[in-house]
Amino acid sequence: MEKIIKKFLNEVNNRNQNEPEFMQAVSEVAETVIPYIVNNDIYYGQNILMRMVEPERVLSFRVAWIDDQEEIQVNRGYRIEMNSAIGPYKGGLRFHPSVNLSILKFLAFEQIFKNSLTTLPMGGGKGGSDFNPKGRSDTEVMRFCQSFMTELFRHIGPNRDIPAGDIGVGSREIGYLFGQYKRLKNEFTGVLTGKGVSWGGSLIRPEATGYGVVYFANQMLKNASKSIKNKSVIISGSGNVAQYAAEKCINLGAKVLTLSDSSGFIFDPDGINIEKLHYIMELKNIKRLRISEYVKKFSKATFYKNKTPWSMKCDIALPCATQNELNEIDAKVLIKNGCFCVSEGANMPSTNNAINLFVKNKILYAPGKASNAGGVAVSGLEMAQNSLRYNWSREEVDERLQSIMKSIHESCLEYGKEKNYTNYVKGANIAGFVKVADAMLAQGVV
Ligand code: NDP
Ligand code: 2IT
Repeated sequence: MEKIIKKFLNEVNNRNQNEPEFMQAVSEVAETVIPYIVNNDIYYGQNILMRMVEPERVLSFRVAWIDDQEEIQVNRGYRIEMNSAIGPYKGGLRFHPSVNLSILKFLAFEQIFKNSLTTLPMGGGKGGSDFNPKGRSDTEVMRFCQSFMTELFRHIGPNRDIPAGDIGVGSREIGYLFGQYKRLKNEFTGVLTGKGVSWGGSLIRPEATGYGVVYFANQMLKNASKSIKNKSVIISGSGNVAQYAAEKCINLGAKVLTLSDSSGFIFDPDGINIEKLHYIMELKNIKRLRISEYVKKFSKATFYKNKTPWSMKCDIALPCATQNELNEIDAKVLIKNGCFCVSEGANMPSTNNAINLFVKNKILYAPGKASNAGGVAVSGLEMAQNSLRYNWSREEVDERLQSIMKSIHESCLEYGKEKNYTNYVKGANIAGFVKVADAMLAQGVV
């Protein structure tokens, strides 16, 4: 088996050189899915995983725009249309200076499995740009978004490819992107998700990813006869996903000790309560300042510059910032300190060595493609509401979100059961794979 996996990965690597993040995501899937394929006649011999790792289409384009000093700026825009076997391409847009082909291909690849797990009919895609919104004025962000959409609009559509937000793309950016799409196409359609509620957005979409991460953690805990109440939680990030993961933890009676950004993390020994969280939301979403400001207002808290929070003692860890933010050494420290549950809000935040340690030590570990699927799931519900030309209530959307997270957990149990342990990595990968593979086989070699 080792040999078959190695041969496959070598072949993928030859075709995708200098794409470490993409190879990392493919390796994690190959390790669990190839043994399953080899033992199942319907998939064996169909070159099905090789077809899945090859994007259906990769778009790369120039985004030229004029900044406030009237200088001409050039960025690169991308859209990876990875797989449309079970529905139109669906996935977020990331605006961050680190964005490159490897990162977007890993995200688009993960999205295939995640979207399949949601039970909704969505294919996999991802896009974005190396544009850095930090420090840019609102009008600069608007001009950038307009220029970006002026190319992207010809490739997307409500039945073709439906982008949404991700790092650096929140409600402000979705607004500017939607406005330009509507103007260019002269039509009001649900071509993006994460829209404002008064113009086609869904209630609970801003909260969905963070809430979903905690709903999933809850499912894992319940299955192990544990509960989140009174547990200590450390969270990384302080953006959209981290904020609402923190909110849900607090509301369920857990104690949230940390949040972070790319400059370091804050530790509050008293716990971050709802009032303190609202202060952080204002700090990050409106004033667009750094997390270190927190300790100026709450003096018992400490700011650890250029550090990640994994050295702090906790019961539950929720990595909600970015890829590869939690390595093998961090995993060792977490386990040593008694952490027994890790539910990923970010995409691929744990390195493969960290994941192997979690699994070996029987930690309740949920990979992002399962635990952060709540965001894209409510995006799918936003698309459904747009098609119906109707809006569901907060309660109705939240109920559907909870039931989707429960069903993802059940799929993981179905395919990930091992002796005395549920391997959620294996469960999520195989369950996500089966639905897409069956659709691809039914649709022939295309
Ligand atoms: P935001 O842009 O709202 O927040 C990102 C947060 O992560 C910020 O606190 C940011 O800090 C921090 N961060 C970003 N890059 C780095 C880095 N290189 N090193 C350290 N910290 C970093 O993004 P989201 O909250 O939407 O996304 C967070 C993660 O969740 C991403 O992995 C994303 O792919 C994933 N995700 C998002 C979904 C969504 O619906 N939004 C759905 C599913 C997954 P700073 O401000 O300093 O950059
Ligand atoms: O990684 C993700 O799932 C997202 N950024 C959300 C994608 C979406 O289409 O809502």
